[in-house]
Amino acid sequence: MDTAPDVVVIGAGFAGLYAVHRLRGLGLRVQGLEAADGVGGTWHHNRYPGARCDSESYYYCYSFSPELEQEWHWSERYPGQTEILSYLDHVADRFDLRRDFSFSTRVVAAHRDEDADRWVVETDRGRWTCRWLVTAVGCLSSANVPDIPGLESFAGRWHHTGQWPHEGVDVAGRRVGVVGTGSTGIQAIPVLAESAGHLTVFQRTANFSIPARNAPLTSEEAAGYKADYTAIRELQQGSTNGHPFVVSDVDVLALPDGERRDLFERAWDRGGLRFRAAVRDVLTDTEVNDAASDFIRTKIHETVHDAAVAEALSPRDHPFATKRPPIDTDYFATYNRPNVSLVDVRADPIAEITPDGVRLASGARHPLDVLVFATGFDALSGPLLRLGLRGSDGRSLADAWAEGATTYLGLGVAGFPNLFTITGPGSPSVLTNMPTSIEQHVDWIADLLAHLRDHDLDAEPTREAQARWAEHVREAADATLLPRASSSWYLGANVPGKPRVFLPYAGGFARYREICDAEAAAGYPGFAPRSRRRRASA
Ligand code: N01
Repeated sequence: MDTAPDVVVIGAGFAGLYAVHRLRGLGLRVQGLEAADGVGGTWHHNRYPGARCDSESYYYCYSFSPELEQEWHWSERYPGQTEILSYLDHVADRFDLRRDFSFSTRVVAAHRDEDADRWVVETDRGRWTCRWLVTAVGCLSSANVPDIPGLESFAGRWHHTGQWPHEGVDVAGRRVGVVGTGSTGIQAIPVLAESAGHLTVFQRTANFSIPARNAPLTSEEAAGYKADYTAIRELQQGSTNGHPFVVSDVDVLALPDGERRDLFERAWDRGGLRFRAAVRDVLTDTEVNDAASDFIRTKIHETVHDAAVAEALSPRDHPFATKRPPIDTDYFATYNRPNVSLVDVRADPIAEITPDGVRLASGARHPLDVLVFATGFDALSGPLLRLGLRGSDGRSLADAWAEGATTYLGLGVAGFPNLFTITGPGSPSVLTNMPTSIEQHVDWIADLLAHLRDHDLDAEPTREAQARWAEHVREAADATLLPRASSSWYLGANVPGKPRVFLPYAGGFARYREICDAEAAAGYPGFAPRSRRRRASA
């Protein structure tokens, strides 16, 4: 097969669907490629028990269509995996997006043909060429399964949460082990505990978690959000992280002890990511963060009956929210169940997987029927690296990123002309509400492609612009407490051998948007648009 779209978009999640819609609207011929057999991206693959979004449903959705906003009905404060997938299926149908996608089509490599001034995209179902290549492969789509000796010998079933079987996994009455206590493990553990015969949680790092306070959305609440969408979207656009919350202006350190405790209690009752919005400066002021961290540790001790287990669950090695803060439903209380035990694998690491379970370094054995890896992802750079991209002069992306992933604005990479990356490393992406960032990135890329088409130009980031942006991304992270979580996936520290570079842009969504707008208004100098014809004759 050799067809010639103007643009190939890789991925059919939130980003790929909107990119196809938006770019098609410019009159471009667009071809979407998706490895899975349907739309959904993250929400197609993450079907583990308890999978649910941490952003609230009324704003974890597209804003580009007011009609869509009004006609879709969310049933709960936080949407579950099946509901988000239904939403994305609805979007695909409503905007007739499937006709431009080839599903069950995995990109295995892509390279620049400089003579033809095109990208050549190789898949397991044929080859496409295109003038522009747009990646919409997500930030958390490359599963990180730890390399533990003996895994292949395990006689039970094991699964990574991000590759959960569509037919589900029967854990009823079984001995289940979960490795990992990040956002995913913290969502899955309470649900698995309800049906497992025994659940053993292998914890390496204790985590701060805030109660989600999920509940059905009442018809009054839903109608209120629908009536308020203009104001909600404005709040998101002016925010640090794409959530429509007004951040408190109260200085918690100035409050007497009782009032401070009341403020934290009210924030705890509000639940979810609103907790952070109630505590000003929590990511920039160590004393404020200490106060919030102490409060959460107190809550863990109040909830968990066994004091030793409560202490083992209390984070002491990183400030609150410097690792992505999970939100939960009954996570800490789950450790009061008689069928749940906690194993500290920092103190006694997993030595090997045996046919019948897990053996720790001390020799202790935990027999298991099912082993669940909630061990996260090779974040941000991983999904791009596995596309096998080669830019000008045949240089691979892996080679270009040998010292760490750098981009310009998270949207393009020097040496890779006419490649555009939605939520790439260096974008605010995972530090924000993803649909908000995705729409901004796609709109910005669409404007750039229209400019390139109208003026017959090519574009790629200059090395100077990319180096400046890398420095700014580092400074933005250093202005916060985020780098203090030295084992965080934000830094790439969760994947052995991955260079340590702070990957997302921590300077805030609104600031990022202004920087992007200024770049566009100035004629995209950081992308150095150049004439296609002059280039061909040169
Ligand atoms: O992954 P993680 P996640 N032995 O990397 C542990 C998003 N998300 O899938 O901290 C033992 O955060 C690891 O331990 P440590 C969200 O952005 C969103 O939970 O490295 N343990 C950690 O406890 C989130 O942040 C939603 O010491 C090992 C855990 O595994 C991101 O996805 C819902 C280990 C991994 O935690 C990733 O979350 C869920 C080993 N060899 C997730 N290797 C929404 O609501 C790793 N660990 C949208």
